[in-house]
Amino acid sequence: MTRLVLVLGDQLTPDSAALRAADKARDVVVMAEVADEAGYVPHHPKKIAFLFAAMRKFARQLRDDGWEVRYSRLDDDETGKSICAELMRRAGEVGADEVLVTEPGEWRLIEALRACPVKLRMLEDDRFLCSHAEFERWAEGRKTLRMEYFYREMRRKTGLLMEEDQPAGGQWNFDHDNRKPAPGGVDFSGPMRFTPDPVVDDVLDLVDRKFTRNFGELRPFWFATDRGQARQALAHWITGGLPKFGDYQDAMLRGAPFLWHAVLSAYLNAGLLAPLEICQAVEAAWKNGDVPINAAEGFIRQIIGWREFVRGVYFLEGPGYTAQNSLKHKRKLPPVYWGAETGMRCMAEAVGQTRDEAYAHHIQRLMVTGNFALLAGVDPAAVHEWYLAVYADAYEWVEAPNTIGMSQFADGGVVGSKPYVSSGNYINKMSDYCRSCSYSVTTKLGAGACPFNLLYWHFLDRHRARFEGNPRMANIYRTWDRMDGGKRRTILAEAEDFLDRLDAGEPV
Ligand code: FAD
Ligand code: DLZ
Ligand code: SF4
Repeated sequence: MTRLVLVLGDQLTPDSAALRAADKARDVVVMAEVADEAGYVPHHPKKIAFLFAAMRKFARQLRDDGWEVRYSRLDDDETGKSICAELMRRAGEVGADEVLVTEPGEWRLIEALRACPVKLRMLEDDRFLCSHAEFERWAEGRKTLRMEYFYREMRRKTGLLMEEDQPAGGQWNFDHDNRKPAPGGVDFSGPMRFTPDPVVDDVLDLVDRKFTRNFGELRPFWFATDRGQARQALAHWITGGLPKFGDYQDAMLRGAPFLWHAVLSAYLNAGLLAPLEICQAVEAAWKNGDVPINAAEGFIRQIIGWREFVRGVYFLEGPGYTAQNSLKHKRKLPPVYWGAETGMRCMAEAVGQTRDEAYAHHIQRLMVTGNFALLAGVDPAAVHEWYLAVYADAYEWVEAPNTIGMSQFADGGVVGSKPYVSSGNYINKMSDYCRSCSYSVTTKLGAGACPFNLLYWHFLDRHRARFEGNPRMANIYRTWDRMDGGKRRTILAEAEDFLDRLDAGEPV
C-alpha cells in the first residue's frame, strides 16, 4: 500500500533517512507550508522566505528525480493549519496507511507527530556525525560533559585533520592563535549573494503579505535557496573568508555584520549542505596550503565539535530542557531586543544586523545580546524564544542548548562550566563599538558608566552563593571583595537604577 513520506522544511536532503526508506514507485512525498510551523514563534521574515523558497525548489527537484510530491502552499485555502492536519488530508487523498518521517529537530514537533492519529514510522536523522546512541554512550558515567573531549572523539571518528592517530599540527586545538581583536577593515566581500529568481519572488510576495508584523527586514533578500547555490556560497567563503576565519573569529566591527564568518549555518541546518562535505572542503584547503591550520581546525571544531555536542545535549536532556531556569531569572525581555532605540552601541549593532540580516555571529549572540540578558536577569524562556525567532539558522535542537545552556546558564552547567558573563572590557577589546557609544566603557560607576560594568558586579553579587565556590571564578570574587565598600554599594545601587529603567521600558 502507498505510504506518505513527510519532508519537513529543515530536511531538504535527497538521501534523508525517510526518503531512503521509501519507494519512489509507490510512496508519495508530502511537503507543507503550514501556519503552525510558520507561527510557533514570530520567525524573522527572511527565515520564513528562505525555508519556503528552499522547500519549493526541493519539491521540484524531487519531482524531477521521479517522486510524486504533494506540496501544500500556505495561501492555498485547502492547506491545513498543522503538519498533522496535512498528513491526515493527504493520507485520505492517496489512501496511504503509514507515514515515514525523519525525526524532527524539535521535541515540540516530535510530540505533535506522535499525537497525530496516523501510523507513524520515525527514523533517526542520520545527517549528523554522532547518533543518539553514540552520544548517550559517550555521556554515560561522566560527571560533566565537556565539548573538548567529545570533539577529540569526533576527530578520531571522522579522521579529519588526523595524521595516523595524532592530531595534525601536533595539537587538538589552536584556539590560542585565534581571538584576535578586529583589524581596521575587512578584506572579504562577505557571503555570496543571489538575485531572487521567480520562485523566490513568489515567496517574497507571500511573506510580505502574511508576516508584516514579524520583527525583521525581508528585503534585500540574497540567500541561497537550493543546494547548487549553497555549494557556490561554500566555495566562495573557502577562498575569501576561511583564511582569516580563525584569527578574527571573535572580533566585532561596526557596519561589518559578517566579517570572515561562513554564514553557512542556515544552509547546513536546512539540509542543503552536509557537515562532512563542508569540513572536507575546509580540510582540503588546508592540505593545499591555502589556509592556516588555526583557521581549518577552528572551523572544523565548530562543526564536528560544538554543533554535534549541542545536539547531543538537546536530545539527552529531553523535552523539559527549555523550561530550565537554574538562576531563577524573571525579568521580561527588554524592548531593545525588538529594535527599541538604545545608546548602547554594541546592542544597537547586534540587534540592528539581526533585524536586517537574520544573522549575528557567535560572539555577538554570546557576549553582547546573551551576556546582556544574563547580566540583567531576563527570563531564559523569553531569551530562548527570541533567539529561536530571529535567526535564519534557528531550530530548537541547536538554538536551545546554545541559549538555555551556554548563554544563560539556565541548565545549571550542563553545557558550560561557568556563566559567560563579562563587563564592557571584553566587548571593548574585541570590537570598535565602544568608541561610538553614548556610554563610557572605562567608567565603572557614576555618570555615563557602561551598563555592562554595573550589571556585571550586580550579577556576581546576587549569585554569590551559586558561584563563589567555582574555582574559575574565585579571582573575580577576590577583586570584588577588595573593592572599597562604598564603591561596591554605589555600583549595586546604580545597577538597580538601570534595571528599574529597563523594567519601566525607558530607553537605555
Ligand atoms: P561560523 O562562525 O562561520 O561557524 C562555523 C559553523 O560552525 C556554523 O555555521 C555552525 O554550523 C557551527 N557552529 C559554530 N558554533 C556553533 C555552536 N555553538 N552550536 C552549533 N553550531 C555551531 N547556531 C545555529 O546554527 N542555530 C542557532 O539557532 C544558534 N543559536 C545560538 C544562540 C546563541 C545564544 C549562541 C551563543 C549561539 C548560537 N548558535 C546557533 C551558534 C553560532 O552562533 C552560529 O552557528 C553561528 O553564528 C552561525 O554563523 P556562521 O555560519 O557564520 O558560523
Ligand atoms: C521553521 C519552519 C517554518 C517557518 N515553516 C515550516 C513549514 O511551514 N513547514 C515545514 O515543514 N517546516 C517548517 N519549518 C521547519 C520546522 O519548524 C522544523 O522542521 C521543526 O522545527 C523541526 O526542526
Ligand atoms: Fe557596549 Fe558598554 Fe561598549 Fe557601550 S561602552 S558599546 S554599552 S560595552
